[in-house]
Amino acid sequence: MKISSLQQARYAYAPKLPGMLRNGIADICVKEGAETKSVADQDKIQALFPNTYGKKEITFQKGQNTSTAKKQVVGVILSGGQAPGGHNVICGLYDALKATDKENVLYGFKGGPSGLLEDDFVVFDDAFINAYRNTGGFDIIGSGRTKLETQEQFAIVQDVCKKHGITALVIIGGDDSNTNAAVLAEYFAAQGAGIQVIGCPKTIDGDLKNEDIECSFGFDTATKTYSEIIGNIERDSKSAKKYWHFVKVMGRSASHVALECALQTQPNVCLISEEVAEKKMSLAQITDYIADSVANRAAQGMNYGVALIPEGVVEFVPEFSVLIHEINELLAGSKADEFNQLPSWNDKYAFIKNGLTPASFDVFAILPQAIQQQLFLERDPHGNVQVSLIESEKLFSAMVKENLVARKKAGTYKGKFSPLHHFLGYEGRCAFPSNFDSDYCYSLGYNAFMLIQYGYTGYLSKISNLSNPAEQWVAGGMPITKMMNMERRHGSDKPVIKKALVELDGAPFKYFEARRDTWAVETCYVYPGAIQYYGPAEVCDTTTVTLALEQGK
Ligand code: FBP
Repeated sequence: MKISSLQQARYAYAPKLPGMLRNGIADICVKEGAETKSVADQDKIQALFPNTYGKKEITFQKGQNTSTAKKQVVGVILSGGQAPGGHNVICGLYDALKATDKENVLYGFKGGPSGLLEDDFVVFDDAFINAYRNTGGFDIIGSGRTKLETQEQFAIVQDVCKKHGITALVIIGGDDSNTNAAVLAEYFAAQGAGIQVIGCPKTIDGDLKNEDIECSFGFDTATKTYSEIIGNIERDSKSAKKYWHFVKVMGRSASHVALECALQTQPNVCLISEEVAEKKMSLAQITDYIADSVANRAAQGMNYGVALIPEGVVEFVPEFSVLIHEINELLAGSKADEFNQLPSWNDKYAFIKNGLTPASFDVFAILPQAIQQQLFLERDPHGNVQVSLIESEKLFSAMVKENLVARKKAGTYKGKFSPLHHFLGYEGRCAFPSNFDSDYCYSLGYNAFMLIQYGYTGYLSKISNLSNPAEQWVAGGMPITKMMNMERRHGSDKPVIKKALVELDGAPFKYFEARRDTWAVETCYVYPGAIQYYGPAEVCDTTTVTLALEQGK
């Protein structure tokens, strides 16, 4: 029996390139724009990047190719968390490289940046690449979170490249990985190593974007995958009429994922971490805000609802971040052993009470016991609280429950409250890339090779005009240093790509803000359904609501 599956069908999908890249290298030329400056701290960034700072923005267009023909040997790595479309960046890069000259070679270094340090690689050929076209995941070569940031590491990478004759590296990663790509490009330029470095913007979190990079790849597919599930949960909730669903969604510190899912599904509640920070909202205020929706809906006989909680929200609650800081201090060094040896939770609780300031202990004391234990028991290798592991969906539902008990006593609430919990994260990171991510990623990879062919280094592959059909997309490159500012990291000032948080005066948040009070009380759910790969372009090819609103659509 022949198995016919989406996987088989997707191998044959032909990703759409921007119009100007469609005729191949012979018909692609460069238009140089103005010299660039970093978004802030220009003098400092210029001093740190004397060889790669201030380069020109470039755009590709149709026209006589003027690049110098030479055999290209390129290395590529995937860095950080999985994001749908990573395979297609490599496929696009490979296709452009081979279409330009069959003798060109593409090395894939395995397991993320560590593959470059350990010289652990594969050499791609057609059969290898064809098995990964338009598929999700990073399993083609694997990924990892090793950071390439020291001079010693750079020297090793240079040796590895020299050994294989590699003259260009493509780093597919988020803001940190691309910051390090810029530092590596500067190192190679200073050494006269003759190795170019090009970055590609990846992360489902959506926090690598700015006036040049419209979105990171993977955000579209991941948010569509979560929105499908949230829509299904909404419909179940509306059918059964007996549960409140608390859904935490991934995204680290930024709330782009939660906001996009809210725009797609119109839940009753969606917290936005950046707003919590701006308004300095306390746990009690957030709880009250959710409980208002529960109580108002109950008053109309609707004892059900859906609340979205962004992964990083607790970090933004001022009193909670103080508590986390104090816990990290309390268990620093050998004090962790002392704590761990205490025989019972009661003994541990007394130790905690003694060690925290009264204000932080008050915050600690109102947390459900499961969360209290999580804060002290699940810690990272440095002994710090792992904020992303805190089950904030359970934290808020437990606090809402208590709040409703008080309202019941006061006679202001008469409903029933049965919460259920979900965490959506890993479900979306390796989904089959949507048509948008398949096309966008392939274009990013294809375009990265054009930047290499034209001799650029320290650039991010840039595809823009993304809310329009691919034919109208614009391909080019932007110096990474343009996106940088200085930030305090681990006690010293570092040049980094500025992370994008949700802007409270931006169109996506404003749209949400104008409607959320209605969504909180009424049932306005939208059910996006599964990602569609085949069918009309308006169903299959459109990207996120966030991007459409940002681009005034
Ligand atoms: P990147 O920043 O590397 O793209 O990863 C994003 C992310 O999926 C976050 O949303 C999440 O907090 C984190 O990775 C989870 O990391 P891990 O895969 O190590 O559990």
